[in-house]
Amino acid sequence: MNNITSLELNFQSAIDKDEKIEARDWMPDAYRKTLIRQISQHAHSEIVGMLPEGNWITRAPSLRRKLALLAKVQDEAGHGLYLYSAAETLGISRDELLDQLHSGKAKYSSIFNYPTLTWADIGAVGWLVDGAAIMNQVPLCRCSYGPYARAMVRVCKEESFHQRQGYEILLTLCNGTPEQKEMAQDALNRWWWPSLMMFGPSDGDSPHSAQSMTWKIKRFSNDELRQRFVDMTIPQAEILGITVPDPLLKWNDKTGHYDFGTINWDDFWNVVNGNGPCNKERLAARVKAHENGSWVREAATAYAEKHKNQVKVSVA
Ligand code: FAQ
Repeated sequence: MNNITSLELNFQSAIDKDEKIEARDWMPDAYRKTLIRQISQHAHSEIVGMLPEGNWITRAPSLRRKLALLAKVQDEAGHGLYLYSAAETLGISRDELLDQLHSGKAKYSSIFNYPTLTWADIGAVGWLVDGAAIMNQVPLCRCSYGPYARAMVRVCKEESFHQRQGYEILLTLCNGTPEQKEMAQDALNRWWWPSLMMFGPSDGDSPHSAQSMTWKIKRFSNDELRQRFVDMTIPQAEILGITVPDPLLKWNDKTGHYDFGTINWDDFWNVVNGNGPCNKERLAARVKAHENGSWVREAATAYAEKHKNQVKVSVA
């Protein structure tokens, strides 16, 4: 018992000194479980997040737009792979992680359960969804778990390219015809509140935040990051000349932040619990892609087996 306590004390003291915890270091079971939960949900989000944007690759309005979108969607696949690898360092297999996603047991970000109805939605996803992702993920580069923190460095660099490509799409539309500007406004109307929900429940209703902050997995609370996102985004909307769909949004001189209206948390939990506009479609697409890819996995395993036998023969 004493031994366990001293392990725990040393663990927390390493975290307090901002030392990184590595895969082979001792860690409490609950820390391991929390990381597997968060990193795998994050990985699933990246992979499911490819679907709403992939929907527009064949319909991008020019070759330049198509190339940028293709590159972005490929980046998201790469992020998913780094994150699955980071989760695997904690002792869970890729198959288990994918089973959890495909069986509906594991969560992924609520934001990817909304449809991308027009080309302006691709701009809004880049600007708002990647913008929110950066706000949440830059602090994760300083997360206490080394493999997660290191994966996030490259992810964040790529996300900032994504955010700019989205903003540039909207800037072009907003400087175009009245119909194009209206399309941009409509996209902002539909994506604004779901983007604010990405940061998770309010601090008082966030069961994991306090412990995750003590462990320095999270460096800022859900509400702190949401506020920073609002403060960063409103001046960008002003440059575009479009309006955030929130009549209560107002600059507050006293706090030095924007005040904003109340998030509809019933809507949020409805989507998180599987009843959003596209939950079923997204999951079905992932399961189908996994099943269609089984021949690739089988071929790769057979090739690896053959190669292993050849090496054995040549060593003998
Ligand atoms: N959606 O106690 P908390 C991206 C769940 S990547 C669904 O506050 P925590 C890139 C939460 O899991 C976007 N579920 O939890 C991209 C927990 O459920 P559980 C993903 C949510 O972990 C761009 C319960 O509610 N980013 O966008 C959501 O301390 C464009 C209680 O919540 C990450 O995953 C939600 N929005 O804080 C890709 C970043 N919020 O597990 C393609 C890493 C909360 O008890 C295209 N993750 N829940 O059943 C995090 O920073 C944290 O996990 C939070 C949640 C902040 C998401």
